[in-house]
This record gives sequence, C-alpha cells and structure tokens, in this order.
Amino acid sequence: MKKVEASAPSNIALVKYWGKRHTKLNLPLTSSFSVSLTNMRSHATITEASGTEDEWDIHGNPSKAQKVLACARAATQDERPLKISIVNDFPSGAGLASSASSMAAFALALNSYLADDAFDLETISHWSRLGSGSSVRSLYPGYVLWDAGTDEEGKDCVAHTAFAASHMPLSLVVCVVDDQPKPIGSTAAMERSRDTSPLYDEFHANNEQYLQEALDAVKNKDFYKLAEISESNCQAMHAVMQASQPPVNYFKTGTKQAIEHVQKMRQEGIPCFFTIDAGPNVKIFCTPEAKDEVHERCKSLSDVKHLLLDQVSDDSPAS
Ligand code: 2P0
Repeated sequence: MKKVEASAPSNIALVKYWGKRHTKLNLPLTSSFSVSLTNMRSHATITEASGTEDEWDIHGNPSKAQKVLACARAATQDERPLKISIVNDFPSGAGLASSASSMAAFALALNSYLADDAFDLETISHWSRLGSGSSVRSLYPGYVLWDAGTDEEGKDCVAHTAFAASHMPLSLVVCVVDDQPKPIGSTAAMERSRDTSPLYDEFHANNEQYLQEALDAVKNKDFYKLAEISESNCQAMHAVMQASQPPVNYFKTGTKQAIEHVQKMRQEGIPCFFTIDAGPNVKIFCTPEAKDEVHERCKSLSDVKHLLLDQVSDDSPAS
C-alpha cells in the first residue's frame, strides 16, 4: 500500500500578520517576516482509506485541512479517499504555530501522494495557505519573508528565504505558560480586530517600516535592533487585539512574568528578546551563546509550566 510522510517546522513571526485582504483565500493585508524552527515540527502521513470516505486522525477539527485537500484534489483531479494523520510534536492550538506547520506538512505530503512531487513549492504554498495563512512561511527555512502581494487570487502571495539561519544564528527558549488550545482562533480574532479595533489601520500602515527595519537588522547582523523592532511589533499587534471589542486577550499571569524576566535579563546584558503570538506562551530569542543562561534563568519562573528549546533552521522542509 502506498504511504507517504512529510514534515514541516513551526515558524515564529518577528513582523506579524494580523489581518487579511481576503478571508476565504487567507490573503494577508500586509507582508510578514518570520523564522523557521528546527525541533518543533508537524508530521503528516497519507495512505489509502479503507472505505469510501476520507479518514482523519488529526488534532481537533479537520476543516482547515479539508480546504487544503480540496485544492490539491482540484489540481490533480485525483479523488481517491485518503487516510490522513497529522501529528504535532509540540502543544497544538496554543499559539505555537501548529496550524502553520501542520498545514505545510500536509500540503507537502499531498504533493507526494497525489502528484509524485510534480508541483513546485510555490504551488504547494497556495494549497497550504487555504488551511493556514502563516503555513506559507513554514515551507521555507531560515529567515522568511511572506509577501502579501496584490493579485486578487493570490498568485503573487508567496514566501521566500530572505537570509539563511547561518547568516545570523538565533536560539529560542519557549516559556510554555499554558498548553491548552486558545480561547479564540486567529481567524476570528483577526476579524474582530478588523471590525472593532481603532488601532487596526495604524498597525498595518506601519508594517512597511517594521519590515524594512527588521530586514536591515538581520542583514547587518544587528541583534539589538532586531530585538527592538520585533518586541515593538509584537506589542503593537497585542495592542490592536486588546483594543478590540470585546478585547482579544491572550496573555496570562505567566506571560507578564516572562516578559518582565526578559526585560531584566536584557538590562543585565544578556542578549535576548521576546515575542508572543495568538496564545499566552512567550518565545524568547537569544544568541546561541546566551541560550544556556537564558534557559537556566527561565527555570525559576513560577507561572511557566515548562520550557522548550529550539533554534532557527536552515533545513528545507521540502528537501
Ligand atoms: C503571525 N499569527 O504572523 C501571526 C501572529 C498569530 C499571531 O499568523 O487565519 O493560524 O489561518 O491565516 O495561519 C496565525 O496564523 O491564521 C498567525 P489564519 P494562522 O504568526
């Protein structure tokens, strides 16, 4: 029996995506800039279904994956029922980008199963985007720029590696404050922000400048500039969320504790900065040399359940 497996990493945005120009197609209003990780990954396996229906073994509802599958089927004209398993080797739905990595892994597996790897990465990214916008970034290694594009159908809404991870190596310590699924999903929360937050337009108006400064900081290997831009962009996104009605608040007690801890460590000269996505968990980026110290010092945080270690990766998910 034919069986294919594919995997893709989680990615963390340094300049965030928080709003769409087309909801159904998951086309972002603005471009975003992320790093793809090494350890936190999703693994997709596809085999033949035993009956006439698709069989799903995935975390939560298969609705996002079904959109990716429909797109791959339309491209390949292959309607065979499939048995699909997608496993994340880190907490799912907790703001650790598990939809991104799982949809990227699934789209790669579909290209292998239905098309013997005939489609290129750009086409695969159009499939995976329908399940999760930010999954487009998980298909590329290193520092990744996802261009919002302007085409109505999203033909130019594509990502690429802007810099190799080796250009400016970064380590990551994730403070897991809560590993339960988030109270409101990203798509619904983005719509609420669009409809009610007075800070929504300003956040997007500033995107071009954030992007340029973040790209320059990486180009110049300027860790502290990247820290400044990335924290500022993260705080601006959470301000947009919190100004929504009703507020979108992903922070918990441990989130604030970890943020203060990062600020204290940086004042003491430890090169580190934080970023937070649609969940309470705090991602602390640092130089590889500082990783052990940051890791050790985060162990004392009483409201942090556990720590995950990772680093920016140069391994291509599609290789
Ligand atoms: C990001 N997030 O740039 C931002 C920051 C969450 C906060 O991209 O609606 O689950 O499926 O496109 O892919 C959330 O990503 O959202 C996200 P949809 P998705 O990382």
